[in-house]
Amino acid sequence: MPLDQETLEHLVQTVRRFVQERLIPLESHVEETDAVPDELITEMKALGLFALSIPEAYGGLGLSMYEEVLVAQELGQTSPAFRSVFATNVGIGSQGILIDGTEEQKQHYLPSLASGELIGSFALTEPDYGSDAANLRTSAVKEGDVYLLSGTKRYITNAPRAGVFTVMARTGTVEEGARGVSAFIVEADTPGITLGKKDKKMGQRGTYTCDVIFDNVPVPAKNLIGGREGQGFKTAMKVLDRGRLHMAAVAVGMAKRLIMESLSYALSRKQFGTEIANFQLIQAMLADSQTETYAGECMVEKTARQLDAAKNITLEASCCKLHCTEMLARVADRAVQIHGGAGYMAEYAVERFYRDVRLLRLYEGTSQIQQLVIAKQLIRDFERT
Ligand code: COS
Repeated sequence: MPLDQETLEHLVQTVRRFVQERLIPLESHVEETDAVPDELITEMKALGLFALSIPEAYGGLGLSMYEEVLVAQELGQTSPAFRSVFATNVGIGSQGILIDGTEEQKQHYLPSLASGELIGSFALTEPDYGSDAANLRTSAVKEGDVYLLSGTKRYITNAPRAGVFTVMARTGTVEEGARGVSAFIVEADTPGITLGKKDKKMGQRGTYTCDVIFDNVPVPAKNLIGGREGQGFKTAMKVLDRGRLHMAAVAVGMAKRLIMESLSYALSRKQFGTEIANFQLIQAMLADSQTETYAGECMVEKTARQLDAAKNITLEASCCKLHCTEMLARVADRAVQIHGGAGYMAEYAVERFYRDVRLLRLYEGTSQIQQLVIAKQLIRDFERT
C-alpha cells in the first residue's frame, strides 16, 4: 500500500531532519575515524532506515520504489558512509531473497534484516570477473543436502559487518555461462569463510569493503534462493536493476548537496569587490549543475513509478544510473571549481565529496556497463518491432 501524501511528507521531513541535524555535523568525524558511531546506528534502526524496502509482512516499512527514491535523495545529501551502514539491507543484501526467495527464506531472514539486527551483503564480483559477472567462477558443488562453496569474492560492501551474504556461485559448467549460476543465502559464521583485510579506498571513509574467501563452505540446500539452480544470474541482475535506480537517486541527492555547498560559498566569498555569485561565469556553473540535477530527479522519479506499476525498467534504470552518476561527477567538479583553491582543501566538504562521488560511476555496474545494457535493450526492442 503506498503511503498517503501526508505520511510520505512526514517521512521525508523526518529523514531530512536526521540528515541535517545528526549526520551532517558528524561528517568530519567519520572521515577522521573511518567509522560511523554506534549510537548513530542505533538511531538509524529506531528510524526504520534498515527497513525501508522490506514489506510490512516481514517487519519492514514496505515503501514503494517512488517513496524509496524520495528518501534516497534525502540520504544522498550527506556522506555516503552513513547510508552504507544500512544500504545493503535496503538494497542488494536483501533484494535477492525478497525478489526470488521462497516464502520460508523470506520469513527466516527478512525480519532481522529489516530491524538491522542482521546485516546483509551481496557477493557477486570476483578478482577476475567483475563486469563480466556471467562468467564468475566461485563453485557450488552439491553433496547430499549441502552445497560446498569455494572461491573468492572481491570488494564486497559491508562484508566486515555482514551476518548473511547473498552469494552467486556456479552450480553448472563454465560453458553454461549465466545459466550455470545459482544464488545462495550464506550465513557469515559458516565454517570455511574468511575475510580479507579491509580495502583502503580513495574516498568513502567509514564504508567497508573486503574480500570474502570461501573454502568448501557447507551451505544447506534449503538456502538455494528460490530452490532452483541456474537462476542466480537473473536474480543478481534483477537486484541490480533496482539497485541502480536507488543509486541514481542517491546521486541526485549528492548533487543537490553540492549545489547547496556551491551556493553557500559563492554567496559569501568576495572577489573584485563583490560576492562571486554575482559573476555570470559562476552563475553558468550553478545553472548547469541545477539543470542536470533536475533532469536526473525527473528520470529517477518517473522510472520509480514505472517499477511500482510492475513495468520492466532494466533500460531505464541503466539510463538513470548512467546519467545521474556521470552528472554528479560534473557537479562535484564544478563545486570544487566554484570554491577555487578552497575546494582542494580538506576543511571544505566539497573536497571530500569530490573523492566520494567517484565510486558511483563504478559500483553496481560501471558507466560502460550501463551503456551496454541500454544499447542491448534498444537493439532487442527494435528487432522485436
Ligand atoms: N533482469 C532479468 N534477467 C536478466 C537481466 C535483468 N536485468 N539482465 C540479463 N538477464 C538475463 C538474460 O535475459 C539472459 O537470460 P537467458 O539466458 O534466459 O536469455 C541472462 O540473464 C544472461 O544475460 P546476458 O546475455 O545479457 O548476459 P551478459 O553476459 O551479456 O552480461 C551484463 C550482461 C554485462 C550486463 C552483466 O554481466 C552485468 O550487469 N555486469 C556488471 C555486473 C555489475 O554490475 N557488477 C557490479 C558489482 S555488484 S554490486
